[in-house]
Amino acid sequence: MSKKVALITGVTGQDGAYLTELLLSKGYEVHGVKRRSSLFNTDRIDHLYQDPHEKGVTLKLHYGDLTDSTNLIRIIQEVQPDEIYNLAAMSHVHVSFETPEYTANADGIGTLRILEAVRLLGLIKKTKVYQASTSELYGLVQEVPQSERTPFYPRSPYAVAKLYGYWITVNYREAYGMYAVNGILFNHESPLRGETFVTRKITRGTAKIALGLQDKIYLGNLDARRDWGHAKDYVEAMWLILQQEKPEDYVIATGVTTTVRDFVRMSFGEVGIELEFIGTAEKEVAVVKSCSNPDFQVEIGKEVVAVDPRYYRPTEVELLIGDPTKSQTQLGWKPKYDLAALVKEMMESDVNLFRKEKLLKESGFAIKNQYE
Ligand code: NDP
Ligand code: GDR
Repeated sequence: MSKKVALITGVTGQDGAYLTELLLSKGYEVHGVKRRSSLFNTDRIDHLYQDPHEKGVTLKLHYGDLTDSTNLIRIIQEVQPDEIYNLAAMSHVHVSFETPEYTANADGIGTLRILEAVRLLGLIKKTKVYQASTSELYGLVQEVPQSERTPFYPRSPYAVAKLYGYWITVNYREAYGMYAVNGILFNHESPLRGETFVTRKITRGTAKIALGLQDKIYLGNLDARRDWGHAKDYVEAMWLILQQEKPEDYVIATGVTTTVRDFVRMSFGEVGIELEFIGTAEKEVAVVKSCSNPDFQVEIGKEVVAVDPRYYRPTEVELLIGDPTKSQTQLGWKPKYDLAALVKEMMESDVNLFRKEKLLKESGFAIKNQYE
């Protein structure tokens, strides 16, 4: 039997990297769409690199962009994929308030461009399309837990763009009999998570504070609650969603919700630091209550977390908690990680990363600054 061929947009992102690894391990030929950037930007998939000059290469990258339909048509025509995973997106909710038009173009119309390319190229019966939909669609709480039947009420330009992506996917399925489906994925994180999403910002900041490389983490809304899972588990679900007989949409979630504040507590707990939160709203801070790990000596009473309203969103999504019943019963999907295991893995990875940075600093090399 010939190899299955998959095309992944957003291959350089967190999910793109884990999905590429998964599909290669299943014997797929994988094609990824990568944007041109002034630096390589392939860090997350460098360990999967195959020299394109060799024979039998099973991972190939193509330059492309979701805002360029001619480019997408050409790539899809060339690759003739059995499965397309549309993961590319301007995926940062807060940034979408700054770049609403671009976000609508890439995340909303970008989805249409993929679907329409498949239709134009006569691939409707051959190519299955997975659309990276999101729990952000639920937005303002209508009911909890949120399931496939919960009404949507998007609260950001990102979520509104993704709402279009969701419905145009449903429409192509119903109008043309295409295998086009939505995975409504709740937040999923990993050591590969982008540095400005809250979990990674916290684990990086905690590691740096523990190693004496940073004083404080500034955060926004500490009361927001999210249903956090591990990206590795979630890409498995994406694959399963495309292997079903009938094309259907699925919620992928753990069913457990946690505040940002508790995520902070758990992260500091991993390096033996107990925190005390004092004050409310904009005045809230966290100070070190005790420090039990001799490797990480942080002064008792030191203020290590503070709220900065700069990180508040004009409209916020306060509570997300998913109902994974359908995916568990129909797909047989079950996450291997719980939140404690996720936080542990992220903290271990960031402590290792910043131990290296510390060595560089101590050897006289400047360490990078991060803007966010
Ligand atoms: P990332 O931000 O890590 O990755 C996004 C990817 O999309 C990157 O490869 C990025 O390229 C690429 N990209 C952005 N804009 C374009 C464009 N115009 N054309 C081509 N490629 C583009 O996101 P995740 O991996 O976390 O998420 C994957 C998808 O799943 C996204 O669509 C996201 O909205 C959605 N999602 C994510 C969830 C999560 O919790 N992680 C939950 C639910 C949905 P570059 O590297 O060049 O920036
Ligand atoms: P989210 O993720 O908006 O849920 O979107 P993010 O980690 O950015 O925010 C989660 C919650 O934390 C609050 N928060 C902060 N967020 C950031 N980024 N920085 C802060 O300093 C901070 N302080 C508090 C936020 O207000 C929010 O309530 C992610 C993305 O991956 C989307 O692409 C995806 O669709 C959804 O998850 C599901």
